[in-house]
Amino acid sequence: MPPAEAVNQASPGEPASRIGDMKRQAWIAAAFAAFCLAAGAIAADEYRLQSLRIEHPFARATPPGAKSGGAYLTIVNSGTTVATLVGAVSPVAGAVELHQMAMDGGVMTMRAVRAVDVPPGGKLELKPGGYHFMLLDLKQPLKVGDKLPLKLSFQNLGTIEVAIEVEAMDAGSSMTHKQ
Ligand SMILES: [Cu+2]
Repeated sequence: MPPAEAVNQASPGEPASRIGDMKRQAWIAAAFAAFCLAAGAIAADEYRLQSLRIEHPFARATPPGAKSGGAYLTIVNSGTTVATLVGAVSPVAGAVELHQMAMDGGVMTMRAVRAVDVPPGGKLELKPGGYHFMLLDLKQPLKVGDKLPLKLSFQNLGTIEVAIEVEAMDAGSSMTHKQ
């Protein structure tokens, strides 16, 4: 057996303080990497929270005087357990609610829901005409190009802040390209 402990020992003449410096530098690099992971930034509009990936957060611009607006994003769950979205907050809105739009007897209805599940290996798309965040009591109109902070909360997984980019009033509409 080779003397394994010799590998980790300072070579003769190596000042102990220099070893300490190297260890500290490695620690700082590791801490910085952890910070970057925690910050969650992958691409410009993509975020990570554990096994979740949050893609393309956007909102629709609001007309002057409007007190509410919709915000949308896609959550991809690559984990093995259900992830449950339980809410969100934003400094630009007095309140943020999770809403579901659906056709009910030929009438489009919208209702608040407490939580939405993202199945393991699946995804949840919040989009116009379906699930969405309702930004209520807006402090100012949402203008194209604005970036709004939105902090999402997931049961047992914690929170993540994403930047919502304001797009045109008909962004994401399935009706946009209809004749
Ligand atoms: Cu709504």
